[in-house]
Parts: sequence; structure tokens; C-alpha cells
Amino acid sequence: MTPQNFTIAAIPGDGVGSEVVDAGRTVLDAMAEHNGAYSFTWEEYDWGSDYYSRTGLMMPEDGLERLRPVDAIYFGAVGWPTIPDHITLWGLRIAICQGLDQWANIRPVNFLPNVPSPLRDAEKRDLDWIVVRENSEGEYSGFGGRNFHGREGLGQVATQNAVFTEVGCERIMRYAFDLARSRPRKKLSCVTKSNAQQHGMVLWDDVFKRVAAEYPDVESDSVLVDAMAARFVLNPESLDVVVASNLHADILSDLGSALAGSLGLAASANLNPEKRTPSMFEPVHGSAPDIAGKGISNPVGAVASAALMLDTFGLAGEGDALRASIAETCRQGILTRDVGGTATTHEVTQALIDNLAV
Ligand code: GGG
Repeated sequence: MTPQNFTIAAIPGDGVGSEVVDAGRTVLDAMAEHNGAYSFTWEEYDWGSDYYSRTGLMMPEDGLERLRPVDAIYFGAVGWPTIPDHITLWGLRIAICQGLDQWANIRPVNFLPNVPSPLRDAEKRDLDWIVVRENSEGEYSGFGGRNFHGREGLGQVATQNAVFTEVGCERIMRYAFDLARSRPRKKLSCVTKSNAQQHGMVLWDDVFKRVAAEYPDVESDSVLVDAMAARFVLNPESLDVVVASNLHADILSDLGSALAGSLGLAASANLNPEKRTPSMFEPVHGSAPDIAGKGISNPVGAVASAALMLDTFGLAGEGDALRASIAETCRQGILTRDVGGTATTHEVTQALIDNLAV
């Protein structure tokens, strides 16, 4: 039988991005070779901060058109100290997410064996939740401006507008409710700040209430973002699916992965759920310039993101096998420094391959 082939655009980006994307590719290729029923064709793109230094752009003008035909995008990280972060982020990661309408960003918070957590007795508690990030608008609308350069008196004025559309709110709410419905506990918490932000966040709340009425089998509540941050720490057992705006979810998911032990473990998927465009899979962490090039970055976030990619290819059994291998590798204590171990990126990657058979 001819293996089913998937074309994947690899964009390592900056810093540790190339180390963790290499690790993920090595693991995926090993799986394909072992299985034989599927294969991967990789297209490599050198877009990112080095590309910007050479061309003045983070990716070429026709970058999105080049990505459109692939089955998925596998992304590393973006950001480098010599270039302002808003240029690198908007020039690459956000350009792809918004340009390809990857409007749902899912970020599971996974607690793994042997990984020290700041939460007391985390390993004995049943902790497993998933942050759903609205990924197309909100505080990341890009609207605003900076005026009055050099003005006497008040000086410059900057505005940064958050934009919430009814369609944008509704599609992410429905996505999150469907996800909650598919999970055993069937719970959803919607994060808001409508007490202070009396336009966009009130629309967000109104849409949440309207959609919630269609899902009587899902237990749902609405929680202020500040209270939700406290709940992540004080009552994480109460969490199942957490849906939040672009900025709130970005912050809360970093808190979640820190509670799980390290940002280096956290996976994410930027999805176009209608499958009109390719989705993009990337670790939650950034480019980590302080450890880039040392061979000690944690490949688990990138490899767990690859497992999410296998799920969307319809190879869910393979995604589960990869997640099992991650858990087994941690159980064996093969961990990078960020999670208290001494293993290198390469050693963890090799263990992830070896443990696929366990
Ligand atoms: N792999 C994720 C990544 O590179 N993130 C860089 C970053 O600064 N992200 C902030 C954001 O997306 O809001």
C-alpha cells in the first residue's frame, strides 16, 4: 500500500526554535519509518530574525501563498534581542495565524511524571485542563497608533484598540463548548474582564451566555481574569476547558505551563477548524536566547505539538503513542535542565524515539 504522505512546512524561526523543530522532525520521521503507513515531506523555510536582517522582512511578501498548499506548518519560535519584539512577532507568528485565519489556539496544560511543579502534591491530584485562546482579534487586532511625537506637555499618545466581533466571539465559544462536550468532565470556564472593559468584553460575555444556553450538558461559568489567575494556583482541580481572549489566554496559558513545571513542556496548535487553510503547530515557549545553541533546550513542547499535528492528520493513535512516549521518558527521569534534569536536547529526543515502542 502507498503510504499516505503529508507535506509539512517547517519554520524553525529564531533561537532554540531550530533545535526543537529538528527534534520534532527527527521523532516524526522515526515514527513514519517505523510505521510505513504514512510519510512526511518537509519544506524548510528560513524565515525569522536572520531573514529580517538580510531582507527587512520576517518572511517574503508571498509567504502566506507559499504556505497555503501544505498540510500543516511546524513552527519553532520567534524573537531575537537585536530586533524589537513587536516587529518579529507581528512579522511572522501573528502574520501567519491571522493571515491563514487560524482562529483557535489550543494550549493543553499537562502534568507529567517526575516533573517538579510549584503546586503542592501535583502528581497526586487529577490535573488536566486546556486553554482555548481566541487567536484572530481582541487585544491583538493591531488597531491603534502613536501620535504627537515631540509634543510639549503631555508628550506622545498611543492607542491600542481591542476589537471583538460577534462572529469572532461566537466561533471560539462554540469551538470551546464542543471541546468541553467531548471531554469526560464537560466543564467550561469563560474568562472575562467586563467589569472594567465595558464594550468588547461585554459583547464577549453576551455571546458566551447565548452559546452556553445551547449546551445544557456542559457546566459553565464566567470568571474575571484576575480571579482565574488565582484559581489556576489555588483550585486547579476545578478547571477543564478555559476559553479566553487573545491576551488573557496567552498570559493564563504561560501560568498554566509554569505550574506544570516549565514553559518548555507546553504544546500548542493554531487551528483553522474549517480546514480551509493549514493549521500551525508550535511549542508555547519563545526563542530563549539565553540558552540558544547550547543543546539544552527542552524538546517536549515541540514534540507534544507534533502529537497535536498527528491528531489533525487523523493519525490520532500515533498522537497518543507520542504522548505516551513523552510520559514514559519523563517517568524514566530523562529530563532537561528546566525541569530539574541533566539531559541534553539530543538525549531527550533519542529517548522519545526509543520509548515509542514501550
Ligand atoms: N513559539 C511561540 C513563540 O515563538 N512565541 C513568541 C511570542 O512572543 N509570543 C507572544 C504571543 O504570541 O502573544
